[in-house]
Amino acid sequence: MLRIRRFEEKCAELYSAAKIRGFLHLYIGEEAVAVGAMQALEAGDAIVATYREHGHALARGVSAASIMAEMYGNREGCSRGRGGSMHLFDAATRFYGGNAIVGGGLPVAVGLALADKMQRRMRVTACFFGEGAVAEGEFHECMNLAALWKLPVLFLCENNLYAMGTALARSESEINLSLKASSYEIPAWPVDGMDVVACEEAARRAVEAVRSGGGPHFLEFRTYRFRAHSMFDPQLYRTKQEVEQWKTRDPVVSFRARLRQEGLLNDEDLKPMEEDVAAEIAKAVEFAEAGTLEPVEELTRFVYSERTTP
Ligand SMILES: Cc1ncc(C[n+]2csc(CCOP(=O)(O)OP(=O)(O)O)c2C)c(N)n1
Ligand SMILES: [Mg+2]
Repeated sequence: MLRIRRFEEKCAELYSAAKIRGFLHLYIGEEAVAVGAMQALEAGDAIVATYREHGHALARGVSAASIMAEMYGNREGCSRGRGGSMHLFDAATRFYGGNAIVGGGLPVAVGLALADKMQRRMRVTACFFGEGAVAEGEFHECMNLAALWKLPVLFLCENNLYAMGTALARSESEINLSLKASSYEIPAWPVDGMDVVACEEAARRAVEAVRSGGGPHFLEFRTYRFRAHSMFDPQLYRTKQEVEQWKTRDPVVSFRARLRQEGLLNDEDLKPMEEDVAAEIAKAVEFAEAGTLEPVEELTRFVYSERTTP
């Protein structure tokens, strides 16, 4: 969680310095969800995420350097600089992105899970998405088909209460999201998304059920983003007090306090942790700074698949 927090703080700084351009959606405040859930997954499982996915990529094991290079638009980036912040992708860790389309990852995840089921592979596809996606038609299509075909997919809904500036209760008649999944016969329950241990426990339980043939499961993580939706957002839709209130439950601070309290961590342990993270990020920035852009001649490469000549 500390790695993700510090990495994104650096990204915000680099964005202000116009080193990173385009869109940038920070995950700060929500780290417990990706970190907790990722502990329950195995190397062979697949991950699908949204445009707020730096934390998921880092927690999955995509290197900080290749993510930073991607942010810079460099060809050394995990998507060759063609994706940027919203489209991190890494075949080696089965990280299927990053997706700028709200709800766009859901059919990808259901398709991956369908392939696994048809080929009788015991793999799980974990699909992270924001609560804003429940307003999309494809959310309902995906819930229906996943349940109907009993697909090995885990839906991980990150309910941070807002979709850009729209509060959930302003756009949905039913704000109990587990109930929406349950209506498709998908087992679903809410989880404290600010508590990394609760997130891991819930994910383990759900992943085990999915892996053992129990069909799709749905977790609603109740969480909060501390920063703006993206770098352009005056945040007129929420009060400063509300943000401050949620910050008292900061997942990094509260987990650190818990570890201290239980005698598992002291200040001497923390210092090298901070130093390691700082060194890793400094190296990632150095790597990105030294990066190169793809040549113009390659602009249309990958638009169509490359066939070998017969
Ligand atoms: C299909 C589609 N409609 C609208 C948008 C514009 N848009 C970008 S982010 C966003 C809000 C999504 O909120 P949520 O799913 O709750 O995710 P969060 O940003 O809170 O993590 C919207 C409406 C989009 N990217 N895709
Ligand atoms: Mg949201």
